[in-house]
Amino acid sequence: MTPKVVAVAGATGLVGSKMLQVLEQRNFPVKSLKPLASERSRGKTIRFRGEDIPVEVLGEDSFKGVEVALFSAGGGVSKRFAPYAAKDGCVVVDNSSTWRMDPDVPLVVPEVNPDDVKWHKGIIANPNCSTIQMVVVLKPLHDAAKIERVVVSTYQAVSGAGIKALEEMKEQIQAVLEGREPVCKVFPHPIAFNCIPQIPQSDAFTDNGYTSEEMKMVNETKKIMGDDSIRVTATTVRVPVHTGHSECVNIETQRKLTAAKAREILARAPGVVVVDDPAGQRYPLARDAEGKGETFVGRIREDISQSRGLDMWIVSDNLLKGAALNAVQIAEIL
Ligand code: L14
Repeated sequence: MTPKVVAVAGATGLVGSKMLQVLEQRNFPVKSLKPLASERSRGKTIRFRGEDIPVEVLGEDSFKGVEVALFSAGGGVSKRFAPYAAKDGCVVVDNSSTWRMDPDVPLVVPEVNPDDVKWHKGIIANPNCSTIQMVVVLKPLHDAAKIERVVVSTYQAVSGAGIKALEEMKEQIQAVLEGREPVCKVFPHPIAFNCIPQIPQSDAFTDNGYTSEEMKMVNETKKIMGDDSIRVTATTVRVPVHTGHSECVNIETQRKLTAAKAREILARAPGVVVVDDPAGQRYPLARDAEGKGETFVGRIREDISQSRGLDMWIVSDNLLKGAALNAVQIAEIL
């Protein structure tokens, strides 16, 4: 690949800074880098390949001459500015939920549906973090035995909600340990020593009683797997974990899959690592997944409540495979 002019919108955020790290670590052919952010980051610099690069304030003209733009600056910014970038001939890989279900926008997980990048019209969407790690594991099982129904519950890390959310958790833990009342600014309830069955923090609930995060998992799974017949139900929960989303996933398949066969299939699946040794008390853990690019699966067992069902536990770094790494992998297959 000839080196590209690359912009990162939201370069000073949690995911944006991971994007810079991943571009560097994977030796993405960057001809020049243009870090973009909001007015609040004016005057800041970011470090890339040992160089301090000044952050530019994102505007309608920021994308002239840019070939690839990775966006992670929130849905509002993506909605407003991605079309300008696309119009200027730049290909946008967008990490927000704004464009994901648009029929003109491919929604891509490179291990699952890499060919969908081909029909892009300037914008490619990066799926929701919880969806990505789930479909990486489900796709090979779907190919082998056709998944008819998925029941998923998530245990989502605080870093998914950003830098301020991480600070809030830390302050609340300290407050509780010192016997003070925890203060909530980001989350609707204390996240310290708690589980909150509501993601995101505001405007979460839709008319059917599901949260938008839950409906993302339902809708995005069908679009990425290219199969609207898969029935999905989800409950998404915030837990006081720094980084790494965990998921308890139950599937019902058309053809019987034994746990042993599922393990064998997953051991060969791209981007997947099986960690499944009950005797050794070995299974995927958020703390072990942090900083790694793979998706980890374990606790694979046959569901005793049905004849063609499997239960499993899936863990991945929400900032890497769930966001920055998946976005860079999309840019690589471009
Ligand atoms: O749809 O853990 O990309 O707060 C990413 C962050 C969903 C919520 C998305 C989190 C959001 C998620």
